[in-house]
Amino acid sequence: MYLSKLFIPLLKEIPSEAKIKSHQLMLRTGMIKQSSTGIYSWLPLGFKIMKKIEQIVREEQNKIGAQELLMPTIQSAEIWKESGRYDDYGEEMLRIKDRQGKEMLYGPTNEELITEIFRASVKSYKSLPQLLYHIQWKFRDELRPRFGVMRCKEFFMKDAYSFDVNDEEAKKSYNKMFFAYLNTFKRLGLTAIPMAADTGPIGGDLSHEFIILAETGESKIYSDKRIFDIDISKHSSEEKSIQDLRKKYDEFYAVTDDKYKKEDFEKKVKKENQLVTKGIEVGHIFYFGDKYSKPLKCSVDLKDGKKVNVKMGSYGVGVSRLVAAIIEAKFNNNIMRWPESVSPFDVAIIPSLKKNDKSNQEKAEKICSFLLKNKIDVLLDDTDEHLSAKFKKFDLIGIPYQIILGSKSSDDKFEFKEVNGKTESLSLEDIKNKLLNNRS
Ligand code: P5A
Repeated sequence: MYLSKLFIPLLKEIPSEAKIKSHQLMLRTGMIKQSSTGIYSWLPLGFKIMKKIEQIVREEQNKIGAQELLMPTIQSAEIWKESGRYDDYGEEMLRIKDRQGKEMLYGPTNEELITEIFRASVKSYKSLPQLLYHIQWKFRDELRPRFGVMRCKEFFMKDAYSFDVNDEEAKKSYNKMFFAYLNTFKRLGLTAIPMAADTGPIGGDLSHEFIILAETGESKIYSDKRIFDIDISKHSSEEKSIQDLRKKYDEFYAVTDDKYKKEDFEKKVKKENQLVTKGIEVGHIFYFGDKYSKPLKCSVDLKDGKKVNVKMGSYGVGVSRLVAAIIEAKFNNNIMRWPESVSPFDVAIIPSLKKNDKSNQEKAEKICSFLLKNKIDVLLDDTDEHLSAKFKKFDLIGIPYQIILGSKSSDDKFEFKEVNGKTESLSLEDIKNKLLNNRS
């Protein structure tokens, strides 16, 4: 892709309405554009990154056996009346009427709708357990939308739902999802810590928020520092291994504001291990038993002929929020570096282009087609700006690797720079291998 062809409206100034660095960067690099308060269009650069995040979230859901479906954004009010949440949800819910006057709403979440789908088709315990998910836009008429896509009205969420025959089995599903979340955030280059949290309008008595540390985060957290040292790579997806991992996390105190109790914190965590800071909630999982299955009459027949309400949990990841959260974690000293897994391009080619000398341009084209042939996604800066201006631009775009065609590159060795890392002189073959190895 040529930079001159990419629809990427870069801004020179920091937009004054943006208070935190992720919002500033997203506007400056034309990742998003506000269309009205708390509602954004996703432009090509931002959309490409969000799609990569979505795909990683999807792969980790599939790995634990969850099945993808797609529910609509618009729901009927009826099922919400059945569950009793229609009135409880209050003004955050966007209520609409169709031309027949039928009450509808733009889904803020899907517990009711998935329960309705499930009760219509599953009748026997033999079909359980089930894990279903979708990745779909949600709407919440937030009282104070702010920080760009971090807290907005329309956002992209992965929401999964588990169905089990009893509490014990349901906790296994919960733990599986707990495991999938840790792996998902790790692949996104983030350290997200599960923290015991309040359940709010979703309900239930067991819940964890997955939090990444950031000064600009809206969640206040209290934790034992040592929880950050848990190594999830030592755990496999075997039931026993997942259970052990869950136990490890449970050993350490880690809670959000609403679960915090001073006496507990001081008793359970030695002073030198206490960490009180702020974080961004990138995921939230809940176990609520029969909170929805009971009023919505979603039951299955057991072996002995008795009926039981299915036990349910729900599990959310803020896919669009993650774009901003990654920036908060990775944008430092005015330089962005996207993790390889979600970077909009694998590598940038930045040639110094002179009017009367086409050699760098030809070199850049050759390198570009060689890398593309090897399935490496390249962005070639074909503008005639000075190299220093190009570097400034790329500091914001955040592609983690650059091939710089200037005084330090020859005909067969090229200046290869790892953003925030070392610079080497490499052959094209070495560059290719390095980039392909990073991917695996
Ligand atoms: C779990 C899945 C739920 O809605 N029902 C289905 C449950 N949980 S939640 O915590 O309310 O939301 C899940 C994740 O969505 C992101 N999120 C938001 N992102 C941007 N703007 C918002 N206004 C917003 N609200 C929630 C968060 O990442 C949250 O963890």
